[in-house]
Amino acid sequence: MTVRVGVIGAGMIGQDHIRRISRVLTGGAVVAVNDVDAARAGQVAAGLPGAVVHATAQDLIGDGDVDAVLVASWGPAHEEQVLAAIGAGKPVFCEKPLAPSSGACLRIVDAEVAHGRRCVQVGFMRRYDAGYQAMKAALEDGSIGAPLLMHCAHRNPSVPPYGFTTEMIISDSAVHEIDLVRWLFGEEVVAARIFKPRRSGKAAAGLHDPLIVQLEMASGVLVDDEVFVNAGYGYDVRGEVVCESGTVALADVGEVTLSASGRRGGRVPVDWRDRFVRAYDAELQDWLIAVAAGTSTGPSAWDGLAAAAVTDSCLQALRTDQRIPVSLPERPDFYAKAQS
Ligand code: NAD
Ligand code: ISE
Repeated sequence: MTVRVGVIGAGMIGQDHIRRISRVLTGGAVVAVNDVDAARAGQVAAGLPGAVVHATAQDLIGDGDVDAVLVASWGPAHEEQVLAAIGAGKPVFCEKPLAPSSGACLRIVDAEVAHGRRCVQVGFMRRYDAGYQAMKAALEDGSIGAPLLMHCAHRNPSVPPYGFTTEMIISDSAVHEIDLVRWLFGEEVVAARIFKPRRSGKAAAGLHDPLIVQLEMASGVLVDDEVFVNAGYGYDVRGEVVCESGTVALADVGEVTLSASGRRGGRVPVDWRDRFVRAYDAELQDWLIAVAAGTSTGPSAWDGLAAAAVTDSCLQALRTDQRIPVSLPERPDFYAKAQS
């Protein structure tokens, strides 16, 4: 079966996902595109044989030729679009964050539970990264003992000079580590604090970059996450877990190490598309297979809600400089089998 996909939001990641569905993965075809920028939607659809452009997201979701919906619009639009897809009974892959607040995510969870079966997968692609998967396996085999703490770094070369706020360093960027540590350690984040180091002179006016996000896990594992969105030199994601009898760290992702002229070094990825290309491929292939089989796997709407609850606490911690506990409703039994 070829899953006929409708894509809402044809910006950077929307176009990248369209490319992989059309040219890299198997079992899917992009048959419809919508974007509030109609010219962009038209340009993108022109490169896809047979694809149609819909004037509204609602029209695309209602199109009988669309089997499944991929939401890659801006975060604030996700709630309405995901709810419409659930209402139409169509599987939906939604880019992170599922929605900007835990309240909005809860409405999605409630709608999915009322619908009676899982149909939402959230784009937390780091769970599909080979490095993080090997790290999880190393933690689970028990040979290095119980985890005590984790150091993370999340560095982007730059962000646009306008429109990227200090809050987005948390809700748009750190949300990846927030989901990752829940998955990696198999437990919830219970409290958050934010530290504000000296501000980079390269950050746009009003942007406090970098930040340190500190997350307390239920077991007491403490995570520090340096999030620096104007690091300049490339896209650099690091992680090291310190355990009772050893440590496990992500390896360098460069393909080769070059030694010459008395120096040795490798390549730093250009951006998230480059660093996580295989993880994005794997998450969307997984989604297409699940949709074709009439099932749903991968990060769930519950995971989207849990990450948003931590984000809410981080944002409050940013405003108050306090340690803020995370408040999460009880997980519906519906999601008991939804861990992947
Ligand atoms: P972008 O600005 O490049 O693209 C967003 C597109 O959505 C634009 O073309 C815009 O016109 C369109 N759009 C906005 N509101 C819309 C609406 N209501 N209906 C239809 N189209 C709408 O942004 P991007 O970088 O592609 O990010 C899009 C989403 O993907 C965001 O949620 C972002 O957080 C997420 N993202 C995830 C990753 C990842 O690593 N998983 C990486 C980048 C972006
Ligand atoms: C972007 O939206 C992403 O999700 C990238 O993975 C992340 O590294 C970047 O900081 C975000 O802006």
